[in-house]
Amino acid sequence: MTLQPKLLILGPLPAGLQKDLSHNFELVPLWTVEDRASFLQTHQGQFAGGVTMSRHGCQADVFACLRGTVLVCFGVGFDGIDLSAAKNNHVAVSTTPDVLTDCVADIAFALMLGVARQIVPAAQFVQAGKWSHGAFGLSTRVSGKRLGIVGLGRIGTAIAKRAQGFDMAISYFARHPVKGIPFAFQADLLQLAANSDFLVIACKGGAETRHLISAEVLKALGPKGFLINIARGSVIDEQALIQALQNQEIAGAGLDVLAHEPQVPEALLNNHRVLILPHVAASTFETRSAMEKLVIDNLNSFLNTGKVLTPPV
Ligand code: 8YV
Repeated sequence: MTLQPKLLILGPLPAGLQKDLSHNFELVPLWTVEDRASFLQTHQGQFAGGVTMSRHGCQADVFACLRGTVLVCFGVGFDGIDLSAAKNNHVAVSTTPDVLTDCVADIAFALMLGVARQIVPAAQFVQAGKWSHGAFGLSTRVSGKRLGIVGLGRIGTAIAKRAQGFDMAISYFARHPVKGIPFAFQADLLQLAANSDFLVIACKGGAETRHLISAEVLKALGPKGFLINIARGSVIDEQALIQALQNQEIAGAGLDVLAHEPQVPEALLNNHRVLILPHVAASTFETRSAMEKLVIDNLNSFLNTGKVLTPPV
């Protein structure tokens, strides 16, 4: 019997990916080992590579163990991956961009429509048998409104494209203006918020964007403005958001991600002006299987050519 090459697995993976990988590799789960530090030290040089998910990330101690190999990540977000440790240890890193863009952009609109049009409370109203006793209240229009997008990368651009179909006036905040697009660049985030009915967060997570959405930004968004987040919970100062909602300083929030998910602050529950999803923007059958395929393609590409197909950018 030939021994299969070993892959270090940083946390539980989707079942399909786990099964596919196990056809050709021996999978070694890092999260079940008792003494992580000595395990990583004694197993240095024994792995063909590592596999993680955005939510598990990858720290410097793992990169030292994986020196000279590859880390493939299921997910596009690399805020939890220590890229400088990867570089220092000559570990190639890949993520899964593009294949999840459309589904994430779709959910941004689901959240916008959901929270502004009160979709969940309206459905609950019907389910509770209240319709026959009277009409449901009014909600807020989405079409034709002003959309501010924070971060105009792949996902931000896909959101903007959808917004064109909703006849929205589209502005964006980014590090640099993007050339050749019909959307208005706004260099000042407070100005963007002040001029938006919907402020959608679509930027990277990590130290650079931590608490970018501050109490001041929420104040600027104002009592008729909705905040939508499909990026990372860390981008919003969650305490400031809770305060802003309690003080009616903003109209509502639609969130697919939270600062300490899966923990949900009590203050954000049971509030009809808040719609929270359990980080499902990319979780469709189609997108998940495309992500799984891209993880395996990246791994094979590295093993055959020494290069991954989709490094983090
Ligand atoms: C992933 C995500 O499904 O890709 C990302 O960065 O946040 C999600 O869309 C999830 O993170 C997989 O770990």
